[in-house]
Amino acid sequence: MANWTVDSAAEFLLAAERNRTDVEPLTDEWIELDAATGHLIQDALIARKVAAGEAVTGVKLGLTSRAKQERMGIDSPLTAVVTDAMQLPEGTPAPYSRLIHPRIEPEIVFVMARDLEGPGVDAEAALAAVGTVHAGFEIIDSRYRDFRFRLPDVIADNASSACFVVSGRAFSPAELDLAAEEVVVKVDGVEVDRATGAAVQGHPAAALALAANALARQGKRIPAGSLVLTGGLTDAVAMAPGSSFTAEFATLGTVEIPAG
Ligand code: OOG
Ligand code: MG
Repeated sequence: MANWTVDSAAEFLLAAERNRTDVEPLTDEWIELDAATGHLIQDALIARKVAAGEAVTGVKLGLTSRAKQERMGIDSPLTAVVTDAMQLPEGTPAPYSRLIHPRIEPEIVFVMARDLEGPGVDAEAALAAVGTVHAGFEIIDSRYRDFRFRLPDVIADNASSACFVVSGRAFSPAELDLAAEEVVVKVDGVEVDRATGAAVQGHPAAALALAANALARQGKRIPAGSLVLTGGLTDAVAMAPGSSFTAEFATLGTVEIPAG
């Protein structure tokens, strides 16, 4: 291995984000980097964002759907962190001047009414801790050139986090069939992809349970009030400033990123 440490890797990824320069994956040089150490790098990265004034507001899942796993060539879901600075007000264009090569993906978002702590959480118990359900649209922006990475790299890079929008329309989980909830993704009004909630682990609540159980292995829980982004339902779509993007959910409503 080159002289990588958890801290130097976190600084490296943070600099890539701040300078808007893509980099080669850590595992090109740090061959023995594993997922657990990837999480330590992610923690160090988030600690720096918090020290700079950001507040942690929740969790995001990555690679929970087959569409995403196949595209990225990684078949293991992962957890990452969202902060207040990542959330865009509804109706805001993408902040292209800060992004390297953004892609967008529709997600079902939970706001937790109660703490959720693994291990042993199942989908039913997970859903019982949910307060409200919302339509979401996540803009991802890997710091790695051409989105080329292995699992430990993408964990370290906080699952390619950039920003996201959450619809203000709130639904109670009891009034929804989330496995059947359909979303249509459109670019400039033209459909490019569609999926249902079943795409993420069979049910978004199963994805939430997976997050609680995975976080428990790091000694963490999901506190009440947290946002949980349950993972891209479709393959992510490349973004460009002249285009508008909509995710039209059958029941949860539409979220939009207008042309920038
Ligand atoms: C990893 C981020 C994955 C999701 O919802 O699957 C993610 C990537 O695709 O770059 O946010
Ligand atoms: Mg995502």
